[in-house]
Amino acid sequence: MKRIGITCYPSVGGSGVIATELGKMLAAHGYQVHFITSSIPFRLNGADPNIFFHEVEVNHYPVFQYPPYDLALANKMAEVIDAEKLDVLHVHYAMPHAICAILAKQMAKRDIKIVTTLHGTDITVLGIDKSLKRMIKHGIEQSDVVTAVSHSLVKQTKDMLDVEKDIQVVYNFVDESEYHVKADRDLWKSKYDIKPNEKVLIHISNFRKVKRVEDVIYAFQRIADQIPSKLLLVGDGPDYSEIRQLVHTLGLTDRVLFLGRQNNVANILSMADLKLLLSEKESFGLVLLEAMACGVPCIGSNAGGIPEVIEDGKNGFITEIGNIDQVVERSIQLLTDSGLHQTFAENGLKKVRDEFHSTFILQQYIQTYES
Ligand code: U5P
Repeated sequence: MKRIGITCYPSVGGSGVIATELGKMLAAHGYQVHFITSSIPFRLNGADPNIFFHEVEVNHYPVFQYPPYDLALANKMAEVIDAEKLDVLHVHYAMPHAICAILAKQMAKRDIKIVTTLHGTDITVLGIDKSLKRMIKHGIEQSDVVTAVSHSLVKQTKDMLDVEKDIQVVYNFVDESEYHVKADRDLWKSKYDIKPNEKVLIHISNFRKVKRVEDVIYAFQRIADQIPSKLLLVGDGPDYSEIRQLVHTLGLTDRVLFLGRQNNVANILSMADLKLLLSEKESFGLVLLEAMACGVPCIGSNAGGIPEVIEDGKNGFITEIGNIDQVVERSIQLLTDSGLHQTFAENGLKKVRDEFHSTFILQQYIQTYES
């Protein structure tokens, strides 16, 4: 049996979700999985005899001006590699996790292979910082295998960091037992006081600038002028209060529902007719896949990996970043043409099944470990 260590950020976000779901699937396939993280990943609920959690504790000694999380993590990784006889350390994000893994590998007595998965932010945000560029490149080049969640991210990584290393694309996936078309749509709508004739639009994110949530609000204002509808906003983050204020200023308070951070997005998605993700940077957009798996067509911007998930005019629409006119026009087209809506929903379900099925993605990661 192979023993795999997994390091990710435990908080809400696509990379943590993927790392956790992958760990759960590996455990179900007989792998022994050791999460090495600062706290229990938020989707890691329920006991599993093949899953272990090792907490990285950072002590606040006065000799350190800043608490050394990265060093504490590397130390913990080295300890777990030896104590649990790990074969592979799979880290999510090159910076800082691959760097910590490299250091841990040097400290550990056991030989270990490092698999690094790039999820985006370390390349698209940190890669711009000259002081970090060299270190991110080192993390990538010293990993045994590197994967990225989209072709777009591979290209961006190669362009920005000038790395020669082969980077394999392994797409994101969803847990199909949770994300699927559900029959209780009307029940959920009534729970949220949404009338049966009202269309439901949804946006899910961490409310950061790059997500351009204000574009979603401006587009919704014009859509709601023409179609009885409600907008559900799921998630929390730095722009949350600003967006609340904008909704208030535009007089949309009774049509926009702020649901905050949610653990079970699948049930909420079951109410939706349309998902909007209008980001200016996005390496994959896991929320799109989640929506499509629940039979909800999506409109997304042409940022990063989004066009690898949404096929324009087939299972959704792609719009230019910041082009609200286009979003409004496409949304109204989709919400008023039930035939088109159904076709997009069906094509979306097919794409999730054919290209992003969890068993297929799991197989790709297992092949990586076995190699
Ligand atoms: N997410 C939640 N609850 C929230 C907000 C986001 O579970 O309140 C999840 C999404 O469902 C998705 C991930 O799995 O966080 C965000 O992924 P991404 O779109 O940032 O890649």
